[in-house]
Amino acid sequence: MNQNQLEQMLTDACKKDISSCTDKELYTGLLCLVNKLSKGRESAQGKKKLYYISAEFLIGKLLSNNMINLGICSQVKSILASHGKDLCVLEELEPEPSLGNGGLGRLAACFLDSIATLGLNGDGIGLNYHFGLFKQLFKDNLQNEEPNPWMENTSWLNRTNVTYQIPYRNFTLTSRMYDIKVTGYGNRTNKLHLFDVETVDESLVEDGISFDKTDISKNLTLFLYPDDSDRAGQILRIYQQYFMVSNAARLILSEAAAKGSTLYDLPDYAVIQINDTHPTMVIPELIRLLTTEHGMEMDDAIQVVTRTCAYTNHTILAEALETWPMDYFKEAVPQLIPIMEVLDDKVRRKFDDPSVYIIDKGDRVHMAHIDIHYGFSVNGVAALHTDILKKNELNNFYRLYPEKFNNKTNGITFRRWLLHCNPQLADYISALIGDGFKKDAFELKKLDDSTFTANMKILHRLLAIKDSKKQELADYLKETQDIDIDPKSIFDIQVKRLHEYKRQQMNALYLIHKYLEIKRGSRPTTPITAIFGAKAAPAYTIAKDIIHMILCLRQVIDSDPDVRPWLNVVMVNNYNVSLAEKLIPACDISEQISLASKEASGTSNMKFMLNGAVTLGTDDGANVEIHELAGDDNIYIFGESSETVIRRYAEGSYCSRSYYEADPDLKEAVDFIISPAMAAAGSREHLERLYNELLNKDWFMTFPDFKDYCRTREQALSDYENRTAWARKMLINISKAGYFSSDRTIEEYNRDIWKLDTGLAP
Ligand code: GPV
Repeated sequence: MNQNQLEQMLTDACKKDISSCTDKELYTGLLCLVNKLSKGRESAQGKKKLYYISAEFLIGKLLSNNMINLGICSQVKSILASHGKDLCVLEELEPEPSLGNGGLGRLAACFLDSIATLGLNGDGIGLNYHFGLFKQLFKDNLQNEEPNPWMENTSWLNRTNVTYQIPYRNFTLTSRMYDIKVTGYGNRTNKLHLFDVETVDESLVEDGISFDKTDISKNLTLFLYPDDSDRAGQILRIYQQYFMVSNAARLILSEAAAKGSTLYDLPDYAVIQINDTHPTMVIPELIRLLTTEHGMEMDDAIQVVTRTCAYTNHTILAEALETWPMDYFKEAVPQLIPIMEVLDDKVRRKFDDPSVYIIDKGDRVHMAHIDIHYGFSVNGVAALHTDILKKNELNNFYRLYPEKFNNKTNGITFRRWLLHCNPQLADYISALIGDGFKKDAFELKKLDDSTFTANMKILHRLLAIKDSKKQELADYLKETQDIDIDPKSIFDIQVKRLHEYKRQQMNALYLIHKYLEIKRGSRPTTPITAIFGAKAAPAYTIAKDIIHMILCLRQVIDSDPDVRPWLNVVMVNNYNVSLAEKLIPACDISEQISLASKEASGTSNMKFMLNGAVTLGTDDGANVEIHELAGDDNIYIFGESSETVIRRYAEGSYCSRSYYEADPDLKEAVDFIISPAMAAAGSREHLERLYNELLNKDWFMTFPDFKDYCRTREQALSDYENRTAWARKMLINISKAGYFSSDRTIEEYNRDIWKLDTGLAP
């Protein structure tokens, strides 16, 4: 399509001349145009279809991404420019759906993009949360939560005619399916199916994000993971999960039957990827539907389902592995109980090992155990993570089913995380090595050649692009959050959910230490800007205390004229996908500092790498693979190894206080948390609670790694001063990032697990 035709289509979609449109009218017009263009694209076809079921799909804003994938982005930009309009301004008008917490949900979104791009026949299935995750607000240096409404009259959601009756113990809900089109890069369009109930009552929410948890028909899809700190909240999660999977099961069975399946051959028509344990009930629900509504024998149904379902594990943290009391199922979905009892009984007959039972002696149901016994594949999300699953966490299962276990190292879509968020860098790469990397990310390897890495002009250009992204971020934060940052400073960024194992608190301890050093006169050569972005789960007390500490520290430093020119600590408000797209391209140092063994993979580490940030991290999750690819000279690795950490936990002898007593720098930093200066900025109660937690517990072992972390971070800061040497590290990181394309990950899922026909060649 040429530019004139496109301009005419846009004018038609806006129903008036482009120049006379308001920004909002133009945004809506573009949305309609994109919907229309993607309508022309068929879904990928094929006998067998993948269903990616996930409680989270953190899709982010869709307008620009869809335009990139439709191949009209640069044309639209120039059409808009010729009418004095700016796409960036229109982008700001699009609300971001916050249908996910973090990595797991964003991974699902990247996967949908790659599945469509590779022309695979596969759809996503999830829930349509009206308010998504909460919107974060800071008040008195504390996190507050508010609903995040994102659905507008004209939106990406398409109402369908698909509805089901979903049975609960003492009532039935009528569901409705909404679809969001997932447009692959230069390719087919698949779908994200989001189920909802029409009786949901948004007015139930008052005072932040609290609402009456009793009336399920009114509250079911209000929020993603509503506060589950009490029984009512936990049971609501069961209601949500069952709603998601019962709808999914019905859709899957009806699509297979429509294509001619007898359902005994379901595995030839469908493969279900279970994204962590939130959708696990799809297994008993399918068995239930096959036996009660399709006349299948129990043993046959179990066989069929086992050959259809595959499970991805995303964590080894024991507290994140879902187990639910049998009572909850009795209360919400008693129809599943006989099925789960049969599944458990079969396990008990076969294996004489209570650690692999489905229902334990305390009458709790271990969701992951259902997946492992009654699915055909179990995968971890990075090499180290899968190894730990096999050797430790799931070793008892690995010994029973070694053939089921496999690794699929996570990936990210380069359309969003390079072409969209950093067109300057993408264009420059194209100028150096051609456009091929956009289809085959491994072509980035071509950059690792001395014609590029030893070329001063190229290295300087790379630095200039980084500088321009830093300036853009500085302007954006000033305008939207009234945050001042110096674009000439070093941008050191840690953005991810707030969790103790990710150790934002260790980063903050370093910053306290640095603050005190500067105060004593030892100034850095280049000023430092340390940026955090993180939401804490509303009921996670210590995580909220850590946010409080960071915000108080910011205030202390901000009002200290001796230090503020040299060290700026910032926490951006309401970190989300859109902010990530602005922060990541501007980053110099990427903080990936989880306690070794605890971060299953991490995916922001990959996004930073691709955008030319250098990683400062532990040998954990996918950092291990980044380390191998980038090489020792192009990454900063510190801290104890996963083996040491696992051993330390096994010995149970970790004592944080002894580290505190032995290291005066550490002691000084920890004590500062409860100093008068900090207390004046915040609340003594929160700060003391965190101080005591660290001193008496420090469950994620920040103290043993503190010294090495400080030393390594200083090394990175001093290396930054040699600008061309640093630029070479950046370029080598970019050149090795191809492995982390989610296209590679999805090809592996398809090759080893899904085995779908590959439609169009990518
Ligand atoms: I379990 N992850 C997440 O975001 N939410 C969860 O509930 C669980 C896991 C994350 C892991 O923490 C990351 O290490 C990983 O990269 C990501 O899932 C995607 O696999």
